[in-house]
Amino acid sequence: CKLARTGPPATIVPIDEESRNGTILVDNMLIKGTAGGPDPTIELSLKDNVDYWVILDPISQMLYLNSTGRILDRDPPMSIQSIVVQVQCVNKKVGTVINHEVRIVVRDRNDNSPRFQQQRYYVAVNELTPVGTTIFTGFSGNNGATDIDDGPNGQIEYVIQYNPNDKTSNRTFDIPLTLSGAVVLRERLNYEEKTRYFVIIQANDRAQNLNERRTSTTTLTVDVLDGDDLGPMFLPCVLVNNTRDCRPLTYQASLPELTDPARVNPISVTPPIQAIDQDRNIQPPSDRPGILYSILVGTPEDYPHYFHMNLTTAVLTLLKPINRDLHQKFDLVIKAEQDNGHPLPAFANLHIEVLDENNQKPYFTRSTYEGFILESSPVGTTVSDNHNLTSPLQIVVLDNDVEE
Ligand SMILES: *[C@@H]1O[C@H](CO)[C@@H](O)[C@H](O)[C@H]1NC(C)=O
Ligand SMILES: *[C@@H]1O[C@H](CO)[C@@H](O)[C@H](O)[C@H]1NC(C)=O
Ligand SMILES: *[C@@H]1O[C@H](CO)[C@@H](O)[C@H](O)[C@H]1NC(C)=O
Ligand SMILES: *[C@@H]1O[C@H](CO)[C@@H](O)[C@H](O)[C@H]1NC(C)=O
Ligand SMILES: *[C@@H]1O[C@H](CO)[C@@H](O)[C@H](O)[C@H]1NC(C)=O
Ligand SMILES: *[C@@H]1O[C@H](CO)[C@@H](O)[C@H](O)[C@H]1NC(C)=O
Ligand SMILES: [Ca+2]
Ligand SMILES: [Ca+2]
Ligand SMILES: [Ca+2]
Repeated sequence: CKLARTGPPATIVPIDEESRNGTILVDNMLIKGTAGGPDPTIELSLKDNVDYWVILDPISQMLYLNSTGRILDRDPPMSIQSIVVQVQCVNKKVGTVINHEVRIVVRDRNDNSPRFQQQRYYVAVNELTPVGTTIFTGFSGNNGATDIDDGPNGQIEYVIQYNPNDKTSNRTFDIPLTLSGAVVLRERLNYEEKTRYFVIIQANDRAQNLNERRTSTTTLTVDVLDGDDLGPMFLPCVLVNNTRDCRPLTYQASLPELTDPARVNPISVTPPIQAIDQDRNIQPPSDRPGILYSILVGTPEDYPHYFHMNLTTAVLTLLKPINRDLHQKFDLVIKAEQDNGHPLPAFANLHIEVLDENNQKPYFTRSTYEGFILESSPVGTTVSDNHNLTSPLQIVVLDNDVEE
């Protein structure tokens, strides 16, 4: 019943998981003696054959795998990593018993793909986030993909894939450390251009043979949040072709001259003066800046004596009556800026027309006129302005309320 070989007492053999039924485990136990036949000297049997994974052919001393109707699975939940049985040898002449241990080591095969814990992942990023910032670490811990295989067969790498439906997603984001799966911003974001990305992320295991690597994919949705990168704009904004710039805008107002400010304030401006921040969706709304209005410059230069603009409401008020003899119109440049010190103000024109009031009497260009006519002239004859009767007498009246 002793072993006919040298070396360690236990017989250790490897076998791949999922091996077919009948796979030979040990082709000869090399135990001295003869089992079976007309004159057996020993008797062989299996002990500790838990779940009957092993079949013994005593005559050839061969061991087979018994996976009838089942799979030898090394991975969870079965997790069969080794099978240990005893081949018991009874010496038929002397009656002694020796147990020979057989240790079957089950080798892992890469038979499982990585599986993401969630179908979709989500993150929101401010558009002002600097390039190089890590924006997503949601795969850390076991929250990304897991693979129940052993060793490299169960290790995960993450790679961003090209998304034909979102062609810039693979160059806007990057996974520099494939084992961590942390997603890093690679190109600047711009909320005004694109508010959402769909990043396809593939997880693969690290099976040594590249052809045996298994993969699965998930989608990381990245929402871009509006940041305070733009200044205000005056409304209404008509865009210059193919740009984000508004056309120059002129607001109009008109006032009768010599009017008491109380009668015209607040001055009606068309369209009403209003500016908004071009960053329209800063969250939370309480973070959105207010807008401050002012008159920057203007002609005539003494406009500040006549007009005031409310800093917060843009309401325009007249300070004192305007004499049209001195000012027929005002051309002002108004400014809108954020109240949080952010630069990039907006400018617009404000044209104020001073309307005429009928406050002037017509007047004659001369205090007396002299006319000449022949005494015999018929009714209807034109009176002339000279003795020779060469040109008609003209009486000229002017009125300063009316130009020319
Ligand atoms: C499994 O293998 C054993 C040993 O070779 C054999 O006796 C048995 O018939 C096989 N079972 C099936 C279902 O093939
Ligand atoms: C093989 O395994 C099956 C399932 O456990 C069992 O029913 C059967 O008896 C085993 N066959 C042998 C020959 O041990
Ligand atoms: C994104 O994917 C396209 C198509 O596969 C590829 O040509 C391009 O190089 C990728 N960009 C980056 C930055 O990997
Ligand atoms: C803007 O585009 C319209 C239509 O495409 C065209 O008629 C117009 O001339 C363009 N204006 C400028 C300033 O390019
Ligand atoms: C501007 O208008 C607001 C609201 O009507 C008012 O409270 C504030 O006093 C005004 N500011 C000035 C400088 O007139
Ligand atoms: C009128 O005619 C006379 C003679 O022809 C001439 O000398 C004089 O200058 C004229 N006067 C006027 C106002 O045209
Ligand atoms: Ca695997
Ligand atoms: Ca496996
Ligand atoms: Ca802004």
